[in-house]
Amino acid sequence: MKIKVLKDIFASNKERAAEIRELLQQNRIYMIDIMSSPGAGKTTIVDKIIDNLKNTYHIAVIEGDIKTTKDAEKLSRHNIPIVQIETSLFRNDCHLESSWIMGCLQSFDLETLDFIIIENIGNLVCPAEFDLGEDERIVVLSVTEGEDKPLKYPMMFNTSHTVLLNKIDLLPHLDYSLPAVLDNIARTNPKINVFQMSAKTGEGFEPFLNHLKTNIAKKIESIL
Ligand SMILES: Nc1nc2c(ncn2[C@@H]2O[C@H](COP(=O)(O)OP(=O)(O)O)[C@@H](O)[C@H]2O)c(=O)[nH]1
Ligand SMILES: [Mg+2]
Repeated sequence: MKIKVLKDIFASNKERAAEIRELLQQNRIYMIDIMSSPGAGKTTIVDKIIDNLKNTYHIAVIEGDIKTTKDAEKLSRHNIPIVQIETSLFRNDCHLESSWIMGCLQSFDLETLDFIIIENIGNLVCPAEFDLGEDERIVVLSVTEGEDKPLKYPMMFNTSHTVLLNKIDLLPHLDYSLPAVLDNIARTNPKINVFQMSAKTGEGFEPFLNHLKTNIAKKIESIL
């Protein structure tokens, strides 16, 4: 009897991610996946992105958490389509998978959307392993987490396109070296885009918004 060995546990996730990419391309929707450890500022950043872009683009949000709908509730004031994935209702997973994202996409009216934001579950490990079919993977690193995290969690930084170095308003209160964290980021992934910002004060947010606007516009204008 031939024993079957599952060679790639991520194979079905990758297949579904490829289907998502095709679906997003057909509808010319730009999708970002925002990841970080808990409390780095993901929801605050998502809220600020929506505030700034909702008059220009049709936006929808997918919120990932293990428990509660708190983040979706915070964003509900924007009156845009939001789906909350609560993983405690099925497997308590510490990451999102592409089949669940596909389920969310099927609940949106894709023809009307330009931009989808995924807030992944707070964790610098597992979300790095799952391709969600997104156009851009963004990791938020707050300055309160220390300079060494890119070296300790290299997969998160290797698989991301962009780092948002958040909470720079707190720098005067911390013993923190910006050159050291920038060097650790560059050593882990020399190609990654870096934006320094405070989602609280708005300092440094504009260049990131311009980056998003450029990418959304490119996707909207892209040829099928
Ligand atoms: N000082 C400061 N606090 C921030 C900043 N961004 C987020 N926060 C605070 O950090 C905490 C966690 O933020 P949240 O957006 O919920 O993080 P999430 O768990 O990654 O979604 C909240 O109290 C925010 O107000 C920032 O740039 N500066
Ligand atoms: Mg959050």
